[in-house]
Parts: sequence; C-alpha cells; structure tokens
Amino acid sequence: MRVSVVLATYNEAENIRRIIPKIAENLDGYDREIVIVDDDSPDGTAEVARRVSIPRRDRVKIVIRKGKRGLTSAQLEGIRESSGDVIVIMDADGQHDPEFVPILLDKISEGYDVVIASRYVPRGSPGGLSGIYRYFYSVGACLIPRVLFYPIVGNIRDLMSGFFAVRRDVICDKIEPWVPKLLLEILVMCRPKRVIEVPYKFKKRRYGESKLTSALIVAYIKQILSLVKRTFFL
Ligand SMILES: Nc1nc2c(ncn2[C@@H]2O[C@H](COP(=O)(O)OP(=O)(O)O)[C@@H](O)[C@H]2O)c(=O)[nH]1
Ligand SMILES: [Mg+2]
Repeated sequence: MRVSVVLATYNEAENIRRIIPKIAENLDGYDREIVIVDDDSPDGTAEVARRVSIPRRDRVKIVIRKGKRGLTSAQLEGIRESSGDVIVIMDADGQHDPEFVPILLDKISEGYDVVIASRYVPRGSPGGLSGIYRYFYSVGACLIPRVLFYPIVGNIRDLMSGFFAVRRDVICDKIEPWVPKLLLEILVMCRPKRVIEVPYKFKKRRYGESKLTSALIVAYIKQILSLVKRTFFL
C-alpha cells in the first residue's frame, strides 16, 4: 500500500514547520509521500515547507497555485498530483493529529474504502472547535445532510470531518471543486461501499487563524442544495 498525505495550506507557515516532520515520523516504515498544495500564501508557507522538507526531499511534493483559492479544489489538485493508492486528507493547522494517521490506515488495510476520524461518535470529541457557536454550527451542519442523504450515508455521523483516509479507486469524477466539504462530496456522489468512523478528539488550532467565514457557510448551504439536485433531480 502506498500512502499519499495531502495537505492544503493557506498561511500555515508556523504549523507546516511542525507537521511535516511529525507526519514523516508517524509514517516511518510506510511507502509514503506528503503532497502540499499551497495557494501562494503571503506568510511564506511554501518556502517553510520546502526548507523543512530538505532532508526528505524525494518524499515531499510542494505544489504552489497562483491566483487560485479554495480548500477542496486544492485538495483535489493534491490528489491529482499524488501517486498513492491510499490518500489521507488532513489539515495542516494541528487540529488533525499525525499520530492518528496509522489508525486510519489500519482500517484501510482491513478492507475499508473510507475511514473517517470522527468527532461525533462515542469517545470522539469536537473539543478543539473554537467556541460554542462553532460547535452548534458543526453539529447542525452535520445533521442536515444526515437527514437528507440518510439512504446513502446511513449512520455516518461526522460528514463534515476534514480528516480521513480514502482509497484512490473510490474517488469518482462527480466531485465539484468549489464545494467546502470534500468528504461529504465523496460519500454522497461516489458512494463508497465500506465506510467506517473511528473516534477522534479534535484538537485546537496551534497557530494562525481559521478561514471559516460567513462566505464558507453560504458555500456549504450551496453544496447541500447542489448535492440534493445532483442526487434526486438529475
Ligand atoms: N490551499 C488552500 N488551503 C486552504 C484554503 N482555505 C483553508 N485552507 C487550509 O485548509 C485547512 C483547514 O482550514 P481552517 O481554516 O483550519 O478551517 P477550520 O478548521 O474549519 O477552521 C488548513 O490547513 C488551511 O490552511 C484555501 O483557500 N487554499
Ligand atoms: Mg482548522
């Protein structure tokens, strides 16, 4: 099994400096690469990534996109640029713990197509979400697609997770790059058969700021509407 860890970054210089060695350490022994897709961050994230990757240059690929923004489109670009048969999607800001990646990969080895680090199953926790408002947004935002797409996603609780492992062969071409939530798109549009959640305790962002804005909330509502249209009306 070859593993590609895909990290989309925007202004994560301090975080990327720490996470690259940690991922490398935790995936020691795996056939793996790290693919970073940076949208030309003004804080020099890509340069920092390049510097900390020098000792492991052959296994870190840095893609810099100019004049483009957007998390999912960056992640899709990373997937296209990667070569693993298993992809791990995670954030670079410290909220997703590299120590958890081998746990996700163990489940892939057991035969699952998608393994989700889940905040909303027993022993999982959304602890690192900044504030009660974020918490309700996240819970509410999960509930809507759970109800709408119940026949497709069944009992999966954390449809909004940004931390998961997926086999490349289940990623289909029906994913829209403008949507904010890649996992939801994969689950609803690509319909992987074997999906499992593993409890995960969400961490606090280490440095820098969240990019969650009201524009992203609007984009999320648009994603749900678009999924409804593509699922039930096309
Ligand atoms: N390349 C790229 N990465 C992004 C963009 N927006 C967010 N990210 C990255 O996506 C990850 C999650 O973003 P974050 O702001 O922490 O979202 P939150 O956890 O929902 O608050 C981080 O690694 C960000 O640097 C973007 O427009 N382009
Ligand atoms: Mg974050």
